[in-house]
Amino acid sequence: MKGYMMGHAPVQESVEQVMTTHAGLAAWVNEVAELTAPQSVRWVNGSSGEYTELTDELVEAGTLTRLNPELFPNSFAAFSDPKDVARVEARTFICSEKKRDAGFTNNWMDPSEMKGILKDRFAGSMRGRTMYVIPFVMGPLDAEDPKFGVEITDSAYVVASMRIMATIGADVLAKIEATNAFFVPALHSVGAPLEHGQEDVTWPCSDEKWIVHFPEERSIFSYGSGYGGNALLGKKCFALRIASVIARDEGWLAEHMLILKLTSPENKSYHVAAAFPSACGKTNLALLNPTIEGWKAETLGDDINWMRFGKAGELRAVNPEAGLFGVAPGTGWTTNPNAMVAIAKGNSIFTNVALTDDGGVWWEGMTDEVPAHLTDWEGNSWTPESGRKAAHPNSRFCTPIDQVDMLSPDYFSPEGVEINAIFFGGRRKTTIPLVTQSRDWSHGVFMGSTLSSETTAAAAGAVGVVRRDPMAMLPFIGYDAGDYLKHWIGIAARADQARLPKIFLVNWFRRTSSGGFAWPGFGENGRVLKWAIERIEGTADAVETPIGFVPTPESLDLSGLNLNAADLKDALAVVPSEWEEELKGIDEWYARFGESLPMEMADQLAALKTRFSA
Ligand code: GTP
Ligand code: SPV
Ligand code: MN
Repeated sequence: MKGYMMGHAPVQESVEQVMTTHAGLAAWVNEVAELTAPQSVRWVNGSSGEYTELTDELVEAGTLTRLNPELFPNSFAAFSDPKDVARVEARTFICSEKKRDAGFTNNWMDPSEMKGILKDRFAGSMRGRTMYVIPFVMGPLDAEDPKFGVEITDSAYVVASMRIMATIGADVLAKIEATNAFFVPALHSVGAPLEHGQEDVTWPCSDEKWIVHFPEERSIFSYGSGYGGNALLGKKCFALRIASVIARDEGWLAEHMLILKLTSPENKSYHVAAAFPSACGKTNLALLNPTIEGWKAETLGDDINWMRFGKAGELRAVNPEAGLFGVAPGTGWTTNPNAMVAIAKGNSIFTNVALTDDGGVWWEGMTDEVPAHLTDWEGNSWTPESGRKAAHPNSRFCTPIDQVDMLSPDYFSPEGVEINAIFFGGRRKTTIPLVTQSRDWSHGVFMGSTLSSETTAAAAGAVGVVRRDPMAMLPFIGYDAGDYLKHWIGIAARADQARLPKIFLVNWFRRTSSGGFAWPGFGENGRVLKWAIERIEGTADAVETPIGFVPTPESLDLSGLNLNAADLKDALAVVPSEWEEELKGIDEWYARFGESLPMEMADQLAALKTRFSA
């Protein structure tokens, strides 16, 4: 162990202390402490006192800025290194034993080669820092088969954020111990060891980043980044990449989906799930404030959905997360009042937003009126004339989900809720109508498999480029994408056919010829959900087009909406010349699957082409 330490490195205080009766956990923690050589080890108990202590330390260190408690009680703002602002997909790896099992959508490296690289990077990587051990559970702790993880991190910001996003601490550890449970080991380091006397920076990170998953071993290693899905390892790394592999093996689905309950004026309730790529509207739809008379919306989740079969062959959804990690820009009192109310209750951590002069936060789209002066996310003085954004486009609010007033009580139920409809959606300026109902399950899986969207600031790289994003899971499928589609196809055979969710494709982002959005979006999206529910009930009209069933203009409830007829026509149009291009794009996309493309999907594509040429 001492071999990893420099002669003058700070003394290790308490590395050897064993704080658990779980032999596997104790061994892993000791092994990591030996490798990473932290100054001390701290077991996180999840208490509010501990949270206060950690956030006080982070304020002292300059990582967090305490917000004005009269505006945002118990809330903080963090500002990251400008080179560490989003998920890094190019540095994300699925290291399955066989390359084939990672598929063409993932970066892959031989597991033992990768282990060698990681060992080098993590060696001494926590020098001068505290190593935190965070026992956590994704989903209810009282679930029949709770999914445990333990994140080891050298970032107190990660600990504070994990406390909002997951159930963490002493109760979780007690249950792991009492049941001698399996846990996903998730090791995180910002990759910025401190030598003796070296002054820390407010957002330590490394230029070299590694976000690595070993699916067979069900383990996670993350090095070099402190941001979001790169560092809060319960979220994308566990609840999607590793969980999708567990779900394949156990016969369920781990998906990048919101979960929403809708109740009609007749008091009939439905649950819908929707998969949209990052920064394409999940949090907004999850917190829907319906504009149509008599309809009520309650949320269960805004990003991740674990769907398992109930005893009657119905698909039941659980949100494994405890918080919202929402895109700040565009979240405002007019677009998303439910989010704003939740945020205003406090207990939140904001990252890369702008600060107002009275100690509050601001971002583009929060209020119609733009403040005359701000401190932007990079710490510079900002005025509306500055000609740059005050908040980073991927700035986030991190808020406990139980602060959402419209949270459904069923959120807390380990059994989850029965899903009646699944929506796939993307951000497309052209081609994809406002809403299309699939012909059947297999056609719906085809819609999901060919889902496409213009890229956003949620991941590092170019923004606005159309890319295929199957089920909005492109960066999150933990195994071969063709096998993933086969798994989706196979779900139908295991379900009660009458209770199989209906599948729809939506696009809130289509543009008119003059460049504006063809559909007003946000609260008005409830009208589209209402149409979908009426389709399930068999009461709404539709036109059968080659791509599926599209609403007739009269079948959408547009009461009280001032929408120009030409815009609606644009929003619903199926334009053959656009689809000619689209089919070429799908051909290219499917070619990339090679042998792995399920026959059912090739058949769906052929049938679509036939319908267009008929
Ligand atoms: P991740 O957290 O990255 O997975 O994103 P998300 O899918 O939850 O996206 P979110 O709801 O945060 O929305 C991202 C951006 O899209 C925000 O700037 C929203 O304001 C904008 N947006 C959401 N819904 C709509 C809509 O219906 N119409 C339009 N025009 N914009 C929308
Ligand atoms: C996403 O990018 O889909 C997010 C944000 O929800 S992060 O947690 O950073 O992955
Ligand atoms: Mn997301």
